[in-house]
Amino acid sequence: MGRTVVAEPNFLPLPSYREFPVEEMVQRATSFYEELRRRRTVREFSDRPVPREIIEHCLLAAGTAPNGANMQPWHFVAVSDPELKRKIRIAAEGEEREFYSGRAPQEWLDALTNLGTDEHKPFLETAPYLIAIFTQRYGVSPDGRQVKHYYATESVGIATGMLITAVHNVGLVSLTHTPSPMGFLNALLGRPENERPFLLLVVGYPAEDATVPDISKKSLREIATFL
Ligand code: IYR
Repeated sequence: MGRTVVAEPNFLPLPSYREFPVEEMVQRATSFYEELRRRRTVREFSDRPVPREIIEHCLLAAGTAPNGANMQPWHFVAVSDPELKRKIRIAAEGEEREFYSGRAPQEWLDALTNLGTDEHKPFLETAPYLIAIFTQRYGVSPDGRQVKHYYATESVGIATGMLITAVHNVGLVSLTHTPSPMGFLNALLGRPENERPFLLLVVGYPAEDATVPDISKKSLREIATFL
């Protein structure tokens, strides 16, 4: 039988690495934290358009994420078409209505009271972009064979975090929306069977009168341990 041919890995020097003096590192660590702590999840969006080029670069940033065996097991569908957004809203609100009126256990609904969410999702039509993020459970090679993906969920989670950060960095806001279940996204967006919806990221400018819940983040002592 044929021997397995293992491709030689090709290594390059690390040309893009930048080292900073320690004082500058401290300054950058602090200012990056200050920048990220300004990020808020927003549920009220303006209909002001966002240039496609900005979304494209945010997606390219997300696509730089570290991931299992560099399989890059993600696909992003950026929806700006009003008719498609309307269809997504109708389908999502259908699922949410069931979620809020019975499918969700009371404990879950109690956990959401501070956020003030309900089954109405007008932002799915108002916001200029809905980015549906799909996890490719396995890849498909050009000859149609299945290619195994590793740590696909973790990889897509990391890429999504980077996308949210990129969106914040350009001065837009986002909402991590998880209609449950969201299999309808495959049908509406024409995505294949190997892809599972991970999240719907709503992106745009905040509405002028947007408000956010009065909530806070845990302290460093609560979230971290140094040993
Ligand atoms: N998917 C629902 C419910 C919801 C769930 C969690 I966890 C949240 O942090 C917020 C909402 C919705 O989008 O309303």
